Amino acid sequence: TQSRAQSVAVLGAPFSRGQKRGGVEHGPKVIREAGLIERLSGLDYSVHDFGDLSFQHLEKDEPYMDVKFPRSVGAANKMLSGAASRAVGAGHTLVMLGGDHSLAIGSVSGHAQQCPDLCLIWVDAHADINTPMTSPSGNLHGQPVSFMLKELTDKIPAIPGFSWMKPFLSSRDLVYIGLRDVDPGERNILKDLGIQYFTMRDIDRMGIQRVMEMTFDHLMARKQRPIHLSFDIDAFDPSLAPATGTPVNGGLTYREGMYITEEIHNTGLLSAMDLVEVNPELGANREAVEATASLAVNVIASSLGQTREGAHVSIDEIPSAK
Ligand code: 6HN
Ligand code: MN
Ligand code: MN
Ligand code: MN
Repeated sequence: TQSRAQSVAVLGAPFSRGQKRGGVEHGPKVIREAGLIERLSGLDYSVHDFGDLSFQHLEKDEPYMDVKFPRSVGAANKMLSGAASRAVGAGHTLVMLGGDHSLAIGSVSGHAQQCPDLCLIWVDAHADINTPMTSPSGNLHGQPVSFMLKELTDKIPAIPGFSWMKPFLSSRDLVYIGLRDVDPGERNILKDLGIQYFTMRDIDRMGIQRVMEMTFDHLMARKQRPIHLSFDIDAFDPSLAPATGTPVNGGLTYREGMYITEEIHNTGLLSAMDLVEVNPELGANREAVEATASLAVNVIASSLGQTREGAHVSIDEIPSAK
């Protein structure tokens, strides 16, 4: 039984202005170099590599209030949103390679144009739900979710670069997994909107299997809907994913990461995913960068059906001895 979409679109978004550290714009390159396209082809997908978007560099992009690079982030996401919408509209399962996590604004909104009833699973050490008013850093990679949520519409000021987008997601259609560094203003929003979230403490307490069960119970209670998975590599423990901009101790194990993505694949509902925040300029050495990039490839492959029991390629017969 093949319920999965048969074609995958890979789209690189070499963009870093959602935060202040250089290097995350090279994420798509190192993830490709770690063998992404070959791995997906090996899973029997037809892989359409759409290459990398080329973003306009804006000379002048002064902060608005405390928000850094608002026009650059807005314009990049507008372009990404269009590309994501076209890829999903053409029938592909989209894999967006970041880049920093501000790019989720574009990928999720583009996906939502084609699939207005989508739900969002956000795997991250951080909640990325600061508004421009609560953000301690002014970095937009810590804010993308707040721009998406309908319930926060009147809490978001009109930021230059964002007039093209409108909030499109309900807070009940969002689940977080892996949180362990939540700002006080973010916690207030999570509680106030009653958002379903699982911290690392919750995973410690009930195990990843129960967390995934509860995730799908929450999102699919009323009906089955397409899934957007937004996976920040910093959800993993920094010992596994060192080459990233905002590492936080006590993250997901490799096995928890594989379990999350296997379960998402098993729903048959994954429609688009992001893999963000791989920064090759922040690894201590080449090994650290390659480990992080190859982990990213494993997350994507597992989300798209690679299994630990070898079931992703079907072989019908035991070869006879001659
Ligand atoms: N990420 N909560 C912090 C902030 O600046 O708002 C960190 C955000 C990190 C964002 O990892 O995608
Ligand atoms: Mn560079
Ligand atoms: Mn993030
Ligand atoms: Mn993060």
